[in-house]
Amino acid sequence: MMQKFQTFGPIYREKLGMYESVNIIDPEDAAILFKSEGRYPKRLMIPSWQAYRDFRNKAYGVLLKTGESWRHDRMILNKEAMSLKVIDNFVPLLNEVGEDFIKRVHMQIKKSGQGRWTADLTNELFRFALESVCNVLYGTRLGLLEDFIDPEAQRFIDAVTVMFHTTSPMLYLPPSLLRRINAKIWLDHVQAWDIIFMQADKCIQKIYRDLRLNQKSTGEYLGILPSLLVQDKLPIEDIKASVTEMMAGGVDTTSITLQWAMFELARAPSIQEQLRTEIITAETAAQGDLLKTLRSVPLVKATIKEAIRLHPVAVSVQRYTTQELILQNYFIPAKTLVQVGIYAMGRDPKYFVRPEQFNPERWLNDDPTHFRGLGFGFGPRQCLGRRIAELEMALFLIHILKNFKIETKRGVDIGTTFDLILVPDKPIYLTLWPLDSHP
Ligand code: HCD
Repeated sequence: MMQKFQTFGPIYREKLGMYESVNIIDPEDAAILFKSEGRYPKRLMIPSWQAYRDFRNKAYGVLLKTGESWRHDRMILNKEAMSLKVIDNFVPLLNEVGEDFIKRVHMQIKKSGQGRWTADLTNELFRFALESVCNVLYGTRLGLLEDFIDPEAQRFIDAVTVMFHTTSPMLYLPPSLLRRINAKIWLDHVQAWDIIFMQADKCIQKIYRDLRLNQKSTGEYLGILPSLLVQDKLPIEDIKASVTEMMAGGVDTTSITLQWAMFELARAPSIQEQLRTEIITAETAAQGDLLKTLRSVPLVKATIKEAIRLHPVAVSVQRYTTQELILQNYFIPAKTLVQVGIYAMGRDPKYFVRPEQFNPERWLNDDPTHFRGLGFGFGPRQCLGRRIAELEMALFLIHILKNFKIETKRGVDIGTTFDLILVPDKPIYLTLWPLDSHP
């Protein structure tokens, strides 16, 4: 996309397999597109995800639903996963997982006997992310940061990776064809989803049973699923479908973003120092009130935004237009697929000064950053896990920076590859030094 925007300018048309789309890069155009979106914003559908559910006779969750049925479920789920009223409840749940991750790093450092720990953190972070999202969804710990890891949970993590990996080659082929010829890629895809649904179902059933046994309500926050079950506003099949999507969607996404964030910070020791100062100051002022601390760490939040600018999870955000639009003097008919190339936007000097530079502070200045932070999408169809992800990542960074200095080998270039989501093209090795003993 970057090359094509270079060649054709800020808007071009493209046909890829069965998709015809208009691709845009300018934040102003993105603003027009999103402001014109109707009651039922529609994004590009992933055919194999739908095909799996049709094939296995499973309900769609909000990720795949459209129209009034999407809107109905989404409104209910927003209250449980996005509303200001409820997200404070996530903080203690995510914080304990963050603290356990730190304990685990200290243990690894001790085990190494070298006073530091150097590793590719991919797997550790996958477990951290699954442990985090499950604690918010179910209010239960899986124990993925302990020495013995439940092989079932590990299977779930691997299945999500396989599911993403097998999706991209099928993006441009009709699933019905792949199914008919029993293509290996389709079979692998089905198997991955089977594992995902089976594991999620086990977690959900357990909560369902426990909740019926203990009808007493203590007023204590128990997690998203218990809250949905108690309310009884959604049929159980719809709850299951959306909770499964959130559980699967919360593993690779946040863990890879955190990996990128730590990589960028490793190459910017002065930003690490700035962040530490901000965190310590905020904590002192908040006197142990974590919610208060989180409200006074703008640079931590900007660091996450900046990591997502350079390394978004999704290459584009897409919408089908509901009405005619004019962008860059081009006429776009209704029902056209429009893609905002957010990866390309994040790296274009037209929209970000010195885009190659990792500079969280750019988000703090009052220069117009309108419609430039689209990593979670926009509006009512934006990422449902956004608030969970943001809190999970902020708490993680706070704990890591307070406890360790992050380093990486100089001069190692890490690129990005497309695996449906964007991922590093080689392992990222990071070194963590305990702060008090680092020279
Ligand atoms: C992939 O050309 C590239 O949060 C395609 C367009 C496209 C459409 C939808 C995007 C997808 C891309 C990337 C992964 C996304 C997905 C929508 C939701 C999904 C961004 C950009 C994700 C990772 C949640 C996945 C949940 C699932 C595991 C149940």
